[in-house]
Amino acid sequence: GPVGPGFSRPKHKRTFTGFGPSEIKSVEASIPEPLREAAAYSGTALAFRDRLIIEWNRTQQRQTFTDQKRVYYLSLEFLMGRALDNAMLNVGMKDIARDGLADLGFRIEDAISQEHDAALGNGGLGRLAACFLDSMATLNYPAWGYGLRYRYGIFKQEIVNGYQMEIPDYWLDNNPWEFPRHDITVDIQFYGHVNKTYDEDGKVVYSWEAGETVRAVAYDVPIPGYRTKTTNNLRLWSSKASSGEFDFQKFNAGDYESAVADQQTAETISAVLYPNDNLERGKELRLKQQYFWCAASLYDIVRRFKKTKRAWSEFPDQVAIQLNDTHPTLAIVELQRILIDVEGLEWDEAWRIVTGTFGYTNHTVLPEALEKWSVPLMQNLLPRHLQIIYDINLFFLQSVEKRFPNDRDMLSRVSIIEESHPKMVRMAYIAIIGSHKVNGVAELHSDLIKTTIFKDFVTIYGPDRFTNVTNGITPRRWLHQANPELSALIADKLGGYDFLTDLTLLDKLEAFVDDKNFRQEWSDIKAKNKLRLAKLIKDVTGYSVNPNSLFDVQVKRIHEYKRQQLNIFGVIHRYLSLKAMTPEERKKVVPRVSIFGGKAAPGYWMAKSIIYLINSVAAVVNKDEEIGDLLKVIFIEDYNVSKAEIICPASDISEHISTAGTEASGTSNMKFVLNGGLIIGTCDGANIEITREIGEQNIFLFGNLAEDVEDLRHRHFYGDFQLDPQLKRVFDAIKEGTFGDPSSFTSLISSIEEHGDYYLVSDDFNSYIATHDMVDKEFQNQEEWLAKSITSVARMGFFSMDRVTNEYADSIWNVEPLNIADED
Ligand code: 26Y
Repeated sequence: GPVGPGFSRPKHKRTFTGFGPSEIKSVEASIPEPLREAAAYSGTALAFRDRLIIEWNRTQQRQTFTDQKRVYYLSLEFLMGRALDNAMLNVGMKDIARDGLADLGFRIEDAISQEHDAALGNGGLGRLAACFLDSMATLNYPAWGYGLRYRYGIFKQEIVNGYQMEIPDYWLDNNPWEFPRHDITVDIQFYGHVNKTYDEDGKVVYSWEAGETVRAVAYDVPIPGYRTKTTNNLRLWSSKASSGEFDFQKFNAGDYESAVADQQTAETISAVLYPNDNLERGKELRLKQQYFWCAASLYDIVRRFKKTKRAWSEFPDQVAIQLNDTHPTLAIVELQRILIDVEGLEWDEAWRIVTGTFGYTNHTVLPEALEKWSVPLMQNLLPRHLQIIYDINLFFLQSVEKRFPNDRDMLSRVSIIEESHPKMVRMAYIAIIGSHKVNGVAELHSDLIKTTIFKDFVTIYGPDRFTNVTNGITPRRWLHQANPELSALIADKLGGYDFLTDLTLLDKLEAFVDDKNFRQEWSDIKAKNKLRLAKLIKDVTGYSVNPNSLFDVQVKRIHEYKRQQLNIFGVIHRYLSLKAMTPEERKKVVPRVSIFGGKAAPGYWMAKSIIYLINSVAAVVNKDEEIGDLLKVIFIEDYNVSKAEIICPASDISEHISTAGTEASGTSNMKFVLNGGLIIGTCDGANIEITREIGEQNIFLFGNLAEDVEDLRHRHFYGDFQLDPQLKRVFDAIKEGTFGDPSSFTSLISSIEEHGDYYLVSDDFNSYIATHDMVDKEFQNQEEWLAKSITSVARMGFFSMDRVTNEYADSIWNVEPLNIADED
């Protein structure tokens, strides 16, 4: 029978290693009814896992044998989602699995949906790391991911009476995708003190004596590439007590409780993902996580390098380490420490190696997200590292002083140590000074970091250290897997699935934009995807929505800068306008479903009240019979990767409406457009480049520009603020109690009315409302809308993660792919 899309017909019939239909059938009868789907999932997963293991071992052997330069992607977050569907598609045997499962009476979708999401991330940064892994494997780069194996991923969100509740996400039971490597462990030191001694030549040697030691155990996750045998490795570290099960000496001495307590303290390090996105809290356990993971990963990388017996000077020719934001910045300090304290290199030579190895990606300009650690905390936890940080700072400031004599302001501005009380270590500055390249994630963002937060460093190092690599997304998951029918339709027109590995081929779709049948199929697929989402909405909220309505979606972390409040105020405005209409007027209105989803950081009260307002508006609007289908408001609880795969293909329009200059890139904007949705957005992040690629007639842009934001804020601050009259009408309705007790919403309103409207909600409101009116108008012309949808998809090739990966490889990592596809 046919194998997966784009795969050549096998020479001989392939079967799974691991299970055959007959084997499952024989046990089937003994499985209780509710467990059957779970068994179908397990059986299928184990079969594909077996295949992956073979390719994975081969890939690792080949990479070791050829001994090329490798890339190490260090990220505290990997937001992977489900693995089975992805594995089936990448291996290319999903059709065979579907048939096999069907023979046994299962729908493949039911088996797939049994899997728990691997949700080891908060949002965009973590998902970008996951897209990197997919792309690096697909392009055959010898690349590893390094992260933490959290016992609890991002919390599960439940909505209770309109409020967000957080439920722990214990995800590790029956996870077939991880392989514990009890043979690969590293003991990690904390606390203690530094000894100064002298070697036989009289040279000063520092040695760090630990106060506490925790063991890192490796867990490996195979990362299959698409249409290639390359299967790379994601190594996640888990913490446990360094003395094994627990301290038997203590145990034997009768101190049972303390032996168990030590064990638990150690395990705490990798217990839980911090649920803050773009908000830094300075907790000691978080710093412990960062060092634990950096030190274990570096030990592993250095161990692998040392096996090659090369000179240290060759380290940067063999190893590229990419820092996903500043979270792994301690890796810079740790490598310097290993090289000088353990390996005995001179400072300057060690530092040349360090800076030649690291690259740093910045993901935010928001001041509250920039990591700073207090000096006393660092002194206590990592005394030797603090010394090295001071030395890095000293040498750096000396070099700055030499080039810019008598500029004391400059010295205090660029110092790694902020002279506050307590003093703080500015992690981004270490990351810049210790890397050979620093990049932003979209053009505007990369320009902004050069002209604002890192301006002085551009003066010091020149513009070449700073570069832009605009983000992308993997078309395997975000088109082929999430939207199989659209992928198949495109493949039909383009003569195969090559576009999944060369997304620029999509441009050939433009030739079909007037093809009647093609247009019909395109719009049928959108309709089916909307039905699929309507079903999800019914399942999770109980609300029925009319799938012929305009689906308007905003799904992302809840944050004031992303401005879900602007969206819900706009919805209220729409509701009030509908209520004021005559029945005749209402007949001309385009029915709309406003769909929200996203988690708020548990301690972020403003974000939580935005969720509560959305749900309060939903409760009133959705039961208003006068309004009926004309407006429905939906909050989909527990937005995650697997829900995104259903939501992205089903939008007519999606919202990317951050205050200009605040969203570094955004990546869901790309996912929605690639699936044939149009977007409404501000001139921010990658929206700008999406506009450049697809054409401004195909996107709804509104609002103030980044260059005007500072001035507007300044004017607000000095009392020049006028609440937009339409927004005032919205606030009045809230204050009258239209959506329940208004006291729940006072801080939301007063942040705008009284406290300077930092995110410019009022300034952009009029333009936002007017643009939505245009959306309504244009949606009524379905033929035009369809043309925009097709044309946009055809022009999205630039946003493939493969373009991104190749740019990093060429301009930052200097690594080559290792092609193993044709061997064996
Ligand atoms: C310091 C700590 C609390 C922290 C934790 C998570 C700080 C930041 C984050 C997460 C940041 C993040 O997800 N940033 C997003 O990165 C995406 C990928 O580059 C961008 O598309 C998106 O605009 C940006 O907000």
